[in-house]
Amino acid sequence: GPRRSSPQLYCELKRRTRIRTVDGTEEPFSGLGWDRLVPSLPLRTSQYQSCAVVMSSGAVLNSSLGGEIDSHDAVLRFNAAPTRGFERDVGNKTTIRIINSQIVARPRHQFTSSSLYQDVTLLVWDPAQYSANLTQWFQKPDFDLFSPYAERRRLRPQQPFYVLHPEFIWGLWDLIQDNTEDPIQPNPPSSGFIGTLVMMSLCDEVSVYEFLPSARHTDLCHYYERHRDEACTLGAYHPLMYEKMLVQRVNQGNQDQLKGRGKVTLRGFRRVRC
Ligand code: NCC
Repeated sequence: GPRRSSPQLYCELKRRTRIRTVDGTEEPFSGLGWDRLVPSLPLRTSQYQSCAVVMSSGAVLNSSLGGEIDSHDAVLRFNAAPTRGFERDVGNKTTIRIINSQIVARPRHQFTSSSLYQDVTLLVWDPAQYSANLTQWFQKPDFDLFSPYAERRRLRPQQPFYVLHPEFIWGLWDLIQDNTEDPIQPNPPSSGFIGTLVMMSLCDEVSVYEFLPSARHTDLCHYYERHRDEACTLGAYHPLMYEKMLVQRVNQGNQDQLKGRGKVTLRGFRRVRC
């Protein structure tokens, strides 16, 4: 697509990002009573002033950003990324956690018992095929998220827990493709990109940490594991490079903040006037 300037790109992102969760009104979910299973209150947009999005990147180690991260009104983290033992670098406040379907489906993540997934708002997603309808997705998800979701809703009805709608996920993919010269692979965007756009919808200002790599960049995949693979930062399955180039184009912060802190500053959609 054509290369848009930053203000135009902000308008495009704002116009095309409509958070959508499975609300139980569509088949097959309506037939399964999901309209009563999902939280009665939808996820509310524009509810925070300042927000932090903390990527799980190894480069956040030795950043000493914990205090700065926790000073935001809301903090978003991903998948199994812990805070315990890493407070100095990543803080300890978690408001929302975005998890992929592996977290709820794979026993090793201990979704039911782990404290990582309690006392926070949870958003889960699963990569349906681009053209699949909800019934096809329900029959063949990447990882079965549907039964653990239903079980958790019954067990903890007070916890705000939503399933992101595949149309929202693929709408973000379309957004990346339409603003990228190359044809990108038809795989869904990473949790990090999904979370960044979710927070632009929920917050007036968003600080994103270690998505665009700082001077600490490393092949260490996650700050909480020893595993090394530079594909974690550069992308393999997810169109991560293109996600990062798009975020770079809307960064309002300066190079010092990026190199020193791995920090990108984004305007929330409420503050974007088109
Ligand atoms: O690794 P993951 O993501 O949990 O990281 C969350 C987000 O942080 C950004 N990131 C991470 C590491 C790094 N070195 N640089 C980064 O920029 C990315 O934006 C990433 O999305 C996912 O997107 O859900 C992902 O999940 C893992 C894995 O499933 C979970 O951690 C649970 O164990 C995927 N890895 C595998 O499936 C092996 C990963 O591809 C994407």
